[in-house]
Amino acid sequence: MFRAPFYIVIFFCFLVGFGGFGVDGLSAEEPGRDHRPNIVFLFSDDHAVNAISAYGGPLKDVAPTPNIDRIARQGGVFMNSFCANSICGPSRATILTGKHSHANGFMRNGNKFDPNQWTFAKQLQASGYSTAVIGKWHLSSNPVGFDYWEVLPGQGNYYNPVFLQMDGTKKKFDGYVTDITTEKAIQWLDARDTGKPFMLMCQHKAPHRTFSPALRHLGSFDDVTIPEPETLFDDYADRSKTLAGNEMEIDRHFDWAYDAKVRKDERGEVELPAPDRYGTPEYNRMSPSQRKEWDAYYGPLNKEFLSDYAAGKIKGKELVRWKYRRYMRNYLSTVKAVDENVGRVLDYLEENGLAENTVVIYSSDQGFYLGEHGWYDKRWMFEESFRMPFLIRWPGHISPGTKAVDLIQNIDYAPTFLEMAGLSAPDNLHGKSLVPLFSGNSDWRKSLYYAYYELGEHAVPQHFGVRTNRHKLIYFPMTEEWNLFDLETDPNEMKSLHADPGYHSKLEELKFELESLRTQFKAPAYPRPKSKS
Ligand code: SGN
Ligand code: CA
Repeated sequence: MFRAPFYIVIFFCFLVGFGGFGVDGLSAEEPGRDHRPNIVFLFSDDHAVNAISAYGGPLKDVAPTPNIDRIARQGGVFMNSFCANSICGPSRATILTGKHSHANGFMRNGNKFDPNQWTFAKQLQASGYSTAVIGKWHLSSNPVGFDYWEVLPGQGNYYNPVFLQMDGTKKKFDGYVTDITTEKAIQWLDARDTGKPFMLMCQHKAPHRTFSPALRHLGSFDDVTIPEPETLFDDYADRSKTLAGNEMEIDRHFDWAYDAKVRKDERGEVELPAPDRYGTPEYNRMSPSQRKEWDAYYGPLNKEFLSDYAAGKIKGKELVRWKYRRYMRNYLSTVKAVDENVGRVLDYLEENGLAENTVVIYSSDQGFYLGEHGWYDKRWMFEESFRMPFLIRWPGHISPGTKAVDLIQNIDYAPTFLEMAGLSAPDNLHGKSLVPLFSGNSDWRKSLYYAYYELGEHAVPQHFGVRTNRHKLIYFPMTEEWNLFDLETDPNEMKSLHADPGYHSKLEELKFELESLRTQFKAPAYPRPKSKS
């Protein structure tokens, strides 16, 4: 829970009481000028909390996030922040609508977001905010509710990316996508209507697959020892049998050229084990001088690796460890650019006198596996991909250095933004405004609902669940299995307790809780196993 100093709470009550944050948003002192806070939503793709130092996880000493940590230091970090459905498009649709996937209609990647439905961006725009979204969008239909948008088509690219323009054309820009997204965001801030408050969503592609770093960051982690997760060699015993069928292991499903950056044309006679499915699309996009820098870094390292591999010096678990290190060096390097660019935006706000009245949030569409359970990717309701970073700075409203432990979810962002802007949320949203938590209100939810609907990418089955502060129950309808975890005694979620007689009443309690949430949210019926449908 947030603890705001008493004088700040009084000051805030004064503002609210006297209309400073009134629905019309007009200040009493300066008639005609809208003093509602600006909102800057800095967002990335697949950034696990374990790769943010402020979360204090096992990689806290190597995560390159001084600027993201700055938001935590000057504001707060929600330690128990989660997504509703751990996949890109659905998370974004939930953020815009404040609703679970089944209610906003965007249940899986590849769906088309219905632009006619209510979004917080539309309501802010209608109430007088200037609104913009720049960067990754991934919702198929064009953005609505934004005065300005410039977005990556689909997943977008790391090098020399193309951006979709508001007039329907596509334009290519030279450079690295994280830098370019930020430049565009700052250009928009510079050119905005200064008479209005603004809401800017600056949404990065990184650190999403193919985990391709800015060329200036190649090698940044070569001298760093990256701790190995305890579960890197998980055998998937004692949990749903669907785990063993996954296709997201660093060992068996990490592509040599695409993910590990060892191109076919570098290998000579050396045969690497599968997989090697997707080629080198990012390398192919580079200019000759960019490729030269890339080759100067990866070339000698790959040569050494291939010679050691051919000599039988790297095999079995050591090969997995080699791939894990390569993966993490690349992933953390892409995070380094995200963090630098977060710093550029924070600096811009400070240099332009905007820091005091701007709420800054850093978040990412879901978590990600950094080798935990042997995985990359996300999707599962296990902690690493269920968790979602949420750091927020709002001077005068959130005490610096706050660590909140309330269970929050991306359904909560839309109502939060509305309350910050002095607006009432429609009553059919699933989320709740976080604003009362900033001043210490502890009347908060005790459980979260999760639903994953994808149809097979990375071989993760549909599953549904509930999480409380201490326990998690997951239902796998395709195999009709329940998994129950006690997160206090088993934080790595290695053994389901659903069949343990000592947990029988907990199992029943959580099944009831899950059903209550499903009724409350009017969730659709579970899918049926093929044999029974
Ligand atoms: C792509 C990736 C997958 C990833 C999904 C979803 N493959 O399909 O590894 O899980 O996106 O990611 S890739 O070959 O295109 O890189 S999401 O962030 O868009 O949900
Ligand atoms: Ca994502």
